[in-house]
Amino acid sequence: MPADKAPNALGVEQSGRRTVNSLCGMCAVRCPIEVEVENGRAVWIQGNSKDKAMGTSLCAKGAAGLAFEYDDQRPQQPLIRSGPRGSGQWRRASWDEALDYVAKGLKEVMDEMGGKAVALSDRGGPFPDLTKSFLKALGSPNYFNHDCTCARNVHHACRSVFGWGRKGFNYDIKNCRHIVLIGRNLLESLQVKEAKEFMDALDKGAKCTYIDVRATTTASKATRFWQIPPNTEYALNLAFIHQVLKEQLYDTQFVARWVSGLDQLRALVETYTPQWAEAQTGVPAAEIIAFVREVAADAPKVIFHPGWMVARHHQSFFTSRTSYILNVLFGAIETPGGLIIAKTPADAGKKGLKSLGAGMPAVEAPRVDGIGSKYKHWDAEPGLLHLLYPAIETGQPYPMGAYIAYRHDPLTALPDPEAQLKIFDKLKLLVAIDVNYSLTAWHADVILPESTYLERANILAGKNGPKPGLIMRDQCIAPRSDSRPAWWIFKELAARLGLGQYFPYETIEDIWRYQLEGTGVDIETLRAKGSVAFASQPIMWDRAEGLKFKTPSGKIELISEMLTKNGFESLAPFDPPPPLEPGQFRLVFGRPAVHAHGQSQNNPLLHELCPENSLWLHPEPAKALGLSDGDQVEVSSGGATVQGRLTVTPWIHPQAGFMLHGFGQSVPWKMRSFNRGMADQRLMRGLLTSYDPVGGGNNLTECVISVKKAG
Ligand SMILES: Nc1nc2c(c(=O)[nH]1)N[C@H]1C(S)=C(S)[C@@H](COP(=O)(O)OP(=O)(O)OC[C@H]3O[C@@H](n4cnc5c(=O)[nH]c(N)nc54)[C@H](O)[C@@H]3O)O[C@H]1N2
Ligand SMILES: Nc1nc2c(c(=O)[nH]1)N[C@H]1C(S)=C(S)[C@@H](COP(=O)(O)OP(=O)(O)OC[C@H]3O[C@@H](n4cnc5c(=O)[nH]c(N)nc54)[C@H](O)[C@@H]3O)O[C@H]1N2
Ligand code: SF4
Ligand SMILES: [Mo]
Repeated sequence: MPADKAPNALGVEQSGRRTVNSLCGMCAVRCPIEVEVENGRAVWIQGNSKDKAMGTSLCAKGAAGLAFEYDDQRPQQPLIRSGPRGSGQWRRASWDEALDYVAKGLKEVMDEMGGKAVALSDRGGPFPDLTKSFLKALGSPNYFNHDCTCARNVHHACRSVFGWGRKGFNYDIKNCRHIVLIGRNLLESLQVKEAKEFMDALDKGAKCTYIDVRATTTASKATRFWQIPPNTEYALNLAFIHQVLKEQLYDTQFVARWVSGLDQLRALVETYTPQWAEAQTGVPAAEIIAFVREVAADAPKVIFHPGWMVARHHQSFFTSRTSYILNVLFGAIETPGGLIIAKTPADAGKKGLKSLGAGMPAVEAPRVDGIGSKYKHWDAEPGLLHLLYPAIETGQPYPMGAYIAYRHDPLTALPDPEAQLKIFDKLKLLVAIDVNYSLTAWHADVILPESTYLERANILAGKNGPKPGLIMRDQCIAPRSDSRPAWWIFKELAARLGLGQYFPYETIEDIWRYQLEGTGVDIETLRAKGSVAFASQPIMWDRAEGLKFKTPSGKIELISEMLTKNGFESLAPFDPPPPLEPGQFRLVFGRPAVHAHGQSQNNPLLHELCPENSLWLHPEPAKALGLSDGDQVEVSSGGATVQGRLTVTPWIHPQAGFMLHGFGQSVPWKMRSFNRGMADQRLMRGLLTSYDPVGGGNNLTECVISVKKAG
């Protein structure tokens, strides 16, 4: 069918008022929502009231969904570049033209280098079956997600202890009595349900110990706040474990039944006393001891949050790993108020969704990042995107020719955009599929505008948890501009590459029906609530005999067989961060409650709430540098310089300089956010290829900055 004639309108009546159950798309959390639609226009969004934990709540970003939808500073139709990459010269194209252009580029690359020379990265989440299946049809193993700059260290830490990744647990915050957060800013870097449960737990008397290099909103709600030097939190975890073992405060029964490696753990932490940790972190030894005893009194209803992003340095894998170990020692596994193992449809006796790629031939080629072949200690599924760059640059282990960034902005999300751009020069084809003019889109050959989350439906997704189930993003309104849903874009590209047989669908319902085969669930049931649960009660396994861990030994491995086999330590000695020169700071970043990464700064409402970032410094070093609150400053690192405003506050450790991520945007068509504030990723020179050798994540917090008054 000619692309421009494709049915993209809604198959339902456009007049009158109706409510659609769907999923928010203003960040990657995807809270369940209800959208009120009146005469074809979305007029109100709220949390899905049928979901008890969610209620009608939304965060500020979710509530700014209408402002996003009805803003025109976003791509309105496909664009093909008409000047050099990044020059900002574009010509408008029809969908037929743009898809033909992309398919021709892909075909040339595939003819010359094979299907494996096509890479795609997306923002992960519950829908990657579409993108993975698209690559599978092409014969490429090179699917990546964003996670090398997000939670990969946590994920790999979890695998090394339990055999499954970080999503294999849910945190039962609402029943928890003591929540320990290390750099997990739960009330600003938020998920609505989790933040609400956290506040409810505090209301019911739960304690929270919050550990960060700066005070956040979460710190303001905590019972205890420790402001520690950057990249030292692993030292605290080692001392906690030391004290737990020394005072025999652990759950001896649980540990004896399920855990291996306790003796080695004991030997490693022997010298890591609270006094030693005080010297590393400034937290008084007596407070550490009191804290450990307090937590023990509340065990097993305690959670040591292993972090989401966590501080990102070459030992942060071990921070997360030791947080998981502390949960294990306190017996907080598969118990109310602790970490609950996420159950799958199979655990509920049901069949999960059928993969779109089920009927496609398996991909033979090894991954270009070496994961699964050269690197066996990492999860091969999404790979590590930072390892794609050296492959593009060197052509080793094989050449790469095309890269599709779908719902992902690597030039903002990975360090050192200048280095990335030089490497992108080697690509024959760079495509961005986005709803915004991301920085990557701006430098791409083609921008394909996806319909927004309100204008499209997605493939269905599974959601594992105490009650495993399915979730649906349904289309609420017809697209306002010449955009298309992703399922249609990938299907049309496949068809142009002669692979149409793998995507034999005309509508999203065709896809849904295929996915739902054998699940016992139908589309209408899903539509009625926006989700379906496969169990009426939380499924809990018997902690005495019924636990099943996926490690090689079937036990919780304090010393990981998999890591040992691959030549890595399971518990490394603490390696203190290298000393700083006077006037230097470790760059620390994070997010505000009102923005999502680099994608929302141009939103009319959110821009008004938070138009730019500033650099936070502690009063002592600021004074030594002759700097005052409100000054314009130059922040430099490795030859890169950004300019912005200074905030002087005691609520940051003197060794750290903090800024919100996502600002300092350089795409001129985003007129509100253009040139406002500072881009932290630009300062991360040289960090594109610096990563934790065990966890695999980029060492984003190993950037050292210097600061002076702007000239
Ligand atoms: N320096 C620094 N780097 C970081 C971070 C940091 O704090 N500092 N944070 C890290 C973290 S935790 C993460 S998760 C990553 C996030 O990095 P990314 O995943 O790149 O960021 P997002 O803003 O989530 O979205 C990526 C792109 O998806 C687009 N998008 C949004 N909705 C849609 C949609 O419905 N369809 C399509 N096609 N596109 C859409 C957005 O416009 C944006 O361009 O960044 C990481 N990198
Ligand atoms: N509003 C909003 N919410 C979001 C997102 C968003 O973009 N916007 N993104 C979502 C995503 S993808 C993610 S990954 C999560 C991230 O969730 P978090 O990991 O909680 O978020 P961050 O804001 O990156 O970092 C939290 C804190 O870590 C601190 N920190 C940095 N270095 C150190 C250190 O060395 N030691 C200690 N102890 N603390 C340190 C920072 O000061 C910051 O306050 O948020 C999610 N929720
Ligand atoms: S946290 Fe906010 S922006 Fe993110 S999905 Fe939920 S409501 Fe939407
Ligand atoms: Mo993230």
